[in-house]
Amino acid sequence: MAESGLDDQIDLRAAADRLGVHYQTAYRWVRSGKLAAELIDGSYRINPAELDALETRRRTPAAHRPPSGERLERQSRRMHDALVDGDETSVRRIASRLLEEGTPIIDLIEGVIVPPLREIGTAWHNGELSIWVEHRASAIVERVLGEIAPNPRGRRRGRVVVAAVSGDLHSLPTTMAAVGLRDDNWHVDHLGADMPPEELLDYCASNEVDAVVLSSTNPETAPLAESTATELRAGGTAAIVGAPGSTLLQLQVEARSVVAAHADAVLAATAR
Ligand code: B12
Repeated sequence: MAESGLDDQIDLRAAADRLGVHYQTAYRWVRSGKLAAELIDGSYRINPAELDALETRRRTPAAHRPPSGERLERQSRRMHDALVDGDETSVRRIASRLLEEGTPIIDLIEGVIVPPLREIGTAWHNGELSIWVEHRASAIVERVLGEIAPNPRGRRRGRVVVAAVSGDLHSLPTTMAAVGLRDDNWHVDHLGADMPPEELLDYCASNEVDAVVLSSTNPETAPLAESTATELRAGGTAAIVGAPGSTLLQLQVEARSVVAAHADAVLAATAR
């Protein structure tokens, strides 16, 4: 462990916050030796220099070699079976192991979690799986995503609202979008599914929001999502709309560019 006085050391919760991971993840890292810590009077104490060293290792691609596409595919098969069986322990284990191995969170979602959800949706649609299998799987995914959602670090890019409009009950894509945006260091107000457009407009009028991200999964409400985005833009709030099959990487890129374009437009208008 790097040299430091005991006074400089921080506890595990503060270390987890600084690393932007869940407390349990930091705990597992300490237990596995990935993060050096001293056990003092029954609690772990961590030298901040160890956090910097771990951060550097995590950010250096060659150093942690994230799992290959093949491994993700195999884990996605296991994830499918665990979700269909309602085996939440295995779902958590697969997700946390892959994250520990350095899998980016959006690759975990899109490479390992989304394919089983699509397969479950198709099987349900074809009458091969009961609706309760889908409901149980969706609830497990919501809980696990809530737990692995990263904490943005340092200065945020800005504040983004994530929702789906009235009549679209698919909350999971909004949760995935919220996780993807937090991963890209946005402050996220996650309003979930079935959000009345007029309430969304009110929310933006009374809060300092940089952009609204609308997830859109139900084809019947897709026109409402588009018209809501148009109204938001007319009211001066940047807005983007996703669709089934659009990716979280696309979302990260679009969110950055729509906010930058909006800021440029505001600057140009005030300069006039
Ligand atoms: C779970 C589920 C439900 C659950 C939702 C639970 C929940 N908490 O979310 C419930 C039971 C409520 C449900 C209901 C219905 N569902 Co449903 N559902 C699904 C299922 C299995 C998964 C949905 C999901 O989470 N998708 C997320 C991932 C898997 O896919 P994705 O959409 O590509 O997501 C990415 C993007 O959205 C992106 N993203 C998110 N936000 C944004 C924003 C931006 C800007 C960008 C760029 C990207 C982005 O992030 C995601 C990850 O990459 C899908 C199967 C499927 N193929 O998706 C069916 C599915 C979407 N449902 C379907 C249907 C038909 C329905 C119902 C109409 C069924 C019915 N007869 O009642 C109702 C509609 C309810 C309503 N009013 O909205 C169909 C839609 C078919 C279609 N295109 O017409 C599907 C495809 C199932 C099927 N094969 O038939 N459903």
